[in-house]
Amino acid sequence: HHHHHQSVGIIGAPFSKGQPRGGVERGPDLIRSAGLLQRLEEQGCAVKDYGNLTFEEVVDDEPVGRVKRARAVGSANQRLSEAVRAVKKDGHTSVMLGGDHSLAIGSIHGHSAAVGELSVVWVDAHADINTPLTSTTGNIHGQPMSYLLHELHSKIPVLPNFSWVKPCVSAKDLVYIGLRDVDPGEHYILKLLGVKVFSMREVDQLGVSKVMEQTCDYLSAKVKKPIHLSYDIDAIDPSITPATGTPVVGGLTYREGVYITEHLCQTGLLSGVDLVEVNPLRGQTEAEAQSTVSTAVDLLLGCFGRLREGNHPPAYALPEP
Ligand code: B3U
Ligand code: MN
Ligand code: MN
Repeated sequence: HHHHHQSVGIIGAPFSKGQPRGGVERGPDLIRSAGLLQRLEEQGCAVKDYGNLTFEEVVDDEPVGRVKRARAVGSANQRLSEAVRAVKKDGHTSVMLGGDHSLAIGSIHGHSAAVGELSVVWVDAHADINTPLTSTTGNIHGQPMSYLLHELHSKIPVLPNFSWVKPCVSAKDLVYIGLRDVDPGEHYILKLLGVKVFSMREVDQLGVSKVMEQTCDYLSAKVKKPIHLSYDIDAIDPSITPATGTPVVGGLTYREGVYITEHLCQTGLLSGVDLVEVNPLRGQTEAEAQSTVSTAVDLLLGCFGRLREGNHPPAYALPEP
C-alpha cells in the first residue's frame, strides 16, 4: 500500500438549522481547538484553513409543509456549495466541519460541481434520505440525500432557496455504512432504488474489513470515481461519541470507525470529507464532549494517512552516534 501526502482544504460550517438542537454550530471551532490542523501537518499534509462560513440571517422562515427552516438551510448550503467548489478548484481534498448533516447538500453539490460524478460513502446511524414529504420530523438533516439523488428528483417539491440544488449523485454510486435507525419511508426508498447498505447487521455479520472491501469493490466496479465521505459522528457508538443530537445505541466501535477512514484513505480516491453532528451541549459532562471531539479528530486523521502501526516522514534518517 502507498502513502499519500495530500493537501487538505478545511471549511468550517457553524450551522445548526437543519435540526432543532443548539450547540452543533460549535463543532468546527472545537475540532480545530483539539489540534486538527497541527496534527494533519505533523503527519505530512499541507493544510489550508479557509475559516468559518458565515450565514445569512433569515427572518420569517415559516415551515413549508412539514419542512422546517427551509430558507435558512437552502441559503447556507448555497454558500457552502460555492466554498467547497472553490476548495476543490484550488486542488485540495475538501474537509467540511459541521454543523448538522443538512450541510451535506451543499458539500456534495459543490464537490460534484468541481470534479464531476462522485462515489458517496455515507457513514451514519441514519439514512438521511427522507424526502420533504416522507419526513415525519421536518428536520432537513434527515433529508439531504433525497435532494442529491437523480432518482428522487421527481419526488422533491419546490422549496424556497433550494432552486440552485441540482441532483448530482446516482443511487448506484452511494453506499451506506452503520445504519440502525431507518424510517419506513426511507427503507422503502433504499429498497426501491437498490441502494447498497451495510447496516450494523452487516457490520456484525461480515466484520468491518469485508464491509470496506465490498464497499470499494462495489463502487469501483466500472470506473473509479472520486469519493465523497460523509461521516456523521453518530455512526459511532454513543458510549464513545455521546455528544451528538440523536445518539442511537448499537453503533460502530472506535476501531471500526477508524478502520473505515484508513481503508478509504488507502484507495487514493478520497476527494471530499464531511464530519458532522458533533454537539458539545449534548454531552452530560465535559469528558463526554471531549471524547466525542477527539474521536472526530482521529477519524479525520485516518482519512489523511494516519496509521495505527505508526508513521514516519519519507526523509526520516536514523541519528548517527
Ligand atoms: N430519520 C429521522 C431522525 C434523524 C435523521 N437524522 C438524524 N435523526 N440525526 C428524521 O428526522 O428524518
Ligand atoms: Mn446524518
Ligand atoms: Mn445520524
